[in-house]
Amino acid sequence: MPPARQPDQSAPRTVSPTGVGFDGPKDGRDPRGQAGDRLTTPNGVRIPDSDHSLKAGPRGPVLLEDFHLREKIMHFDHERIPERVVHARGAGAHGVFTANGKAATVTRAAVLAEEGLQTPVFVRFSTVLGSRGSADTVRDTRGFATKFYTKEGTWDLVGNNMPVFFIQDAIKFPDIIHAGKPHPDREIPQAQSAHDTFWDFVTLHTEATHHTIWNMSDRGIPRSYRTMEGFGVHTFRLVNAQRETVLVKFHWKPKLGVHSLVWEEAQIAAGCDPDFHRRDLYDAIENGAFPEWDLGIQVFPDTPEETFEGIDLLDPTKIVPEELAPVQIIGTLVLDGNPTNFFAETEQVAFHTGHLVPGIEGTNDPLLQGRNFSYLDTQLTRLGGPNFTQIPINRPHAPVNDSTRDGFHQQAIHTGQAPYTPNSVDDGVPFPSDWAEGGYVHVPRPVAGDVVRAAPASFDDHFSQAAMFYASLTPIEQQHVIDAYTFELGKCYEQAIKERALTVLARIDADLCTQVAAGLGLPAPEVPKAAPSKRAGKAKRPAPVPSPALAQIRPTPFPITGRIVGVVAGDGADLKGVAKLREALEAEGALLRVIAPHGGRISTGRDVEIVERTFATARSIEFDAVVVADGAPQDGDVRGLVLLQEAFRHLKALGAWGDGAALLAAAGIDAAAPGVLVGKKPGAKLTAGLVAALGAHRAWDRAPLVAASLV
Ligand code: HDE
Repeated sequence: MPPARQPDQSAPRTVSPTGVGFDGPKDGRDPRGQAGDRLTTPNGVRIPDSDHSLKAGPRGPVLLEDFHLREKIMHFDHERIPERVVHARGAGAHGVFTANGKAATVTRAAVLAEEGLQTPVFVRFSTVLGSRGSADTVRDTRGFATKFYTKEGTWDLVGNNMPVFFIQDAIKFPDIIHAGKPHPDREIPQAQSAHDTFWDFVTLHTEATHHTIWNMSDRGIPRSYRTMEGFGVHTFRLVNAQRETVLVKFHWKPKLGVHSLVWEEAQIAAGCDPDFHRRDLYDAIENGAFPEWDLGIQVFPDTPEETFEGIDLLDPTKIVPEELAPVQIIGTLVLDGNPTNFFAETEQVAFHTGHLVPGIEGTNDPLLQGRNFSYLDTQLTRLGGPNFTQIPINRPHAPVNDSTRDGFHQQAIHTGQAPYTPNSVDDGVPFPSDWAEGGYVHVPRPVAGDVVRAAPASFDDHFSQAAMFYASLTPIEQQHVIDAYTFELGKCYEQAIKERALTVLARIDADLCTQVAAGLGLPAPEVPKAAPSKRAGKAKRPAPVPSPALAQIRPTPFPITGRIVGVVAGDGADLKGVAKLREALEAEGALLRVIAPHGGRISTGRDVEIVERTFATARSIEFDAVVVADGAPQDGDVRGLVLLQEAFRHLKALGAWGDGAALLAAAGIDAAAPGVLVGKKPGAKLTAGLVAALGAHRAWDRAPLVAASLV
């Protein structure tokens, strides 16, 4: 008799760490995870001793029949999987996205359109160039990839913290990455763009100019993943219920504002705390300071030209200034859960630009089209076969009935006899769905043209938006860009590459070029008058129109949630004052960490404080502000002085009460300098001053003083 028909080929039955789709054992445990309290072999056999191999006598040879030794070592030998070919270093978090309903007019995708709908997400942030173990704070672009587990299937928005890319066509991706990765002979430098091959490529291949200047700006060294913007980069097409389309660009706007490290901080962190960003994200979530972003879209009419105000929407080296097309907020992302297991979640998560849901489509951006091939392809090597959507973190939260079968690491025991359509054997199941039934039906679009290896003429403009970006920055941010180019090019050995880089800078901004040239000790080249490409003709370069939205430094105060204030104290310090300050800062969402010369506890009379950082473990980079308590040790410990001096140099708020001011003076810090707050008591005035200073991120008006001083 044939087996009973079971046409429902549901998703594989193992637990998802995201908790959805689980229909396994009722105790909530993954049958392939850890169960029971007894140490066993992978086959579930209890074992008496996992510390000694089976031997012929205590001094004798190890026996081949020791299956436990063999299994334990075999599994360990194969624990590593290939790291991502790019974006290897990352950190992830769970969260939820809530749509506000404003996108309902432009898309049918419930995840974006349905007011109040909450969709679970997993986000992975990353650097691009470094290996898995490289430092977080290197100068680089950051990945910002979001997996939305929507009820209509999985949607991945695989973006970056910069809105443009180095190349306009995916076929150049191996070139830019080979140029940026360590030199193939010595495999140095790690996770850096400050080397010859990177600058060789980006100065020969000038479509990289715009992305490169973003990397050289403060965006290349974020303060935290929580303070980065995110961008979908490409233009996408949204389709509404009436099958009308618009073109859009996606933006993530951090509620905390966009903030960066200063370069020296980034360098110190790379040595003192290479996990700076990973730690920050984990700690913030652990402390309940959940990072939040608004998701916004810039909306453009879907015209046959696919341009907006003359800007080619298919060119991923171009942005549309927010002043021309405002970012309209359509929902909010909150990250409120840390991964339980880094490997299972952050390492095994597999994003793909082709993971789309009805209502969201790609465009003909040639970079996006290449990515649609690459992301699936790379998972075959990295995750070992085609069944990676069955790995718990990648499992859709929508029912899956896909007729794919078998393959390496198959987790499902599929039932039924007809994994094909159409069929009659399984009663025709699974059935296709048309548009009305929620099927992903591509919007019909005409396609025509000669088969050519070519790009449109508009793609030849490599400099105008780099110039716009530079012109949009505040003078302090511009200085950082000058410093970054001077540093990076100063690390190159080849004179010809430095000279070529200066010719590129000359096309962005004459002053930028002159200053970098001076730093390199080279003559500044002439600024070319005409556009560089034949197809662009002899058109004069118009003066860039700044886009103020591109500047990070703004007069508006930002929330201080999760910001950290270090308080230098010790035995005998005013610990009542410390407790009072902690309470006041925590009320604003900030955190206080007690720093003292030794670990354990410090006490003053009956007051006791737990020491959270010692002079041996604290470094200024961890703190957004440093305050010296009345009664803190004044013994001239150089580590305490360096802590204060670095914070001063990095334009952080500094404060002191009582005789704490003497320690600031011993560090050579002028109490009258901007962002230095000195009072008699840790009262409302000091707290309000600190909150305001943290909200401004840094005491920017201290910059000229720092530039002129030796502290
Ligand atoms: Fe990626 N990229 N990329 N990329 N990318 C990968 O996919 C690729 C590009 C981005 O946290 C890889 O699963 C090509 C732009 C992020 O897991 C790989 C091209 C943008 C991540 C790949 C690009 C990105 C990746 C490596 C040129 C911003 C990390 C591992 C056409 C919009 C995702 C993997 C994570 C990862 C290919 C360009 C963002 C090899 C061919 C533009 C955030 O498939």
